[in-house]
Amino acid sequence: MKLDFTKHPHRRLNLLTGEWVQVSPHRTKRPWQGQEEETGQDKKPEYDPDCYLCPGNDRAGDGRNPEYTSTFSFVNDFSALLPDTSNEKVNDSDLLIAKGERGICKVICFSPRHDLTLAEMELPQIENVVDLWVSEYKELGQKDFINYVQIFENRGEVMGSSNPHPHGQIWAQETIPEEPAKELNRFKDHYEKHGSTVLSDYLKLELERKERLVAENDHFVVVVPFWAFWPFETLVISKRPFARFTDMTDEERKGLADILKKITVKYDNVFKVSFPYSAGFHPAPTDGKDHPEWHFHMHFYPPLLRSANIKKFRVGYEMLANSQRDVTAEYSAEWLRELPDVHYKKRR
Ligand code: H2U
Ligand code: ZN
Repeated sequence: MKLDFTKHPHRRLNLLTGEWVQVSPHRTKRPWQGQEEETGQDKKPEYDPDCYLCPGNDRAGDGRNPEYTSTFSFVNDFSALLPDTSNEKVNDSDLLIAKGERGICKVICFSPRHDLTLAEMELPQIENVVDLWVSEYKELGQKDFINYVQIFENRGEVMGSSNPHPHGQIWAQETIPEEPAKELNRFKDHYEKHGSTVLSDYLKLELERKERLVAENDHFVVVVPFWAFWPFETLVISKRPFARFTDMTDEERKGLADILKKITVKYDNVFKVSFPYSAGFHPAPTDGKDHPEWHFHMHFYPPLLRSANIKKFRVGYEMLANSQRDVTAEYSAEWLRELPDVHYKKRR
């Protein structure tokens, strides 16, 4: 029997990690309908005197925020990683193996406005956020004990975000952490075999096939990757195969801001709610090596499933055996692609 992606249970290979995802398209016989519920979202104030990220406010830690008018970054008051700590390696009987880990954690406020999100910010403001990411990546990455700079955003209460004020985080550390480390291996393998980055080859295919395309501009493309696990997972890929934040031209920085606006607006339009997600960049490690195999990209991992308040739980089979999804990547891509590029709050 010929394998039909729309009917037969199958496994797809994640090119970036080497892991497989189980796809069970037959479980959603009928078109999968997202209810468009206008969940009672309370309107937030532009400034919240109790918010620890608003300009001029006291933080939960010792500091007080300046009256910032654009973006603002500070060292996380409750940093999970610390710069001045042991980096000793422990090997007790070849069984208890550990290593001290040094690092720096920062918090980045995207805007002084408490009530905005990336999706609702104007392009020039998002460009400021991109510029800040670039300078943080550069500054942190230059430190000799920092070999990876992980920039990310947890958006929404369901993702465990502690505050609605638009913000993201950076964890920069000594070791290349697990997810980018898996990618590094796969990227190297492909580059050695083909002399090109795996993402440039993959991107070429996706631009030809178009069935998993979600959005595009001159410098970036958004797809639901063939191997997506989360129902609305997307991958943002740079068209030019550069490796680092600091490799971006001015035009590419603007392109990144534009594509971020496009995808976050589409996300909010899915269920007409501020769409929760964890998202983050995978630039090359800052370990002083060249990394011609690396291709700059970004992952969006939204937890929502069928409606604004039904979340996918990674439990049972998925915890014990394998990642699994029901609707195909192609189905989700079509859904996202067809959504308007104008935020639902700005329509009508
Ligand atoms: P979320 O991205 O999960 O919302 O986390 C926000 C971070 O802000 C969290 O890591 C930090 C927390 O430690 N924080 C401060 O650094 N100072 C504060 O005053 C409150 C929160
Ligand atoms: Zn605030």
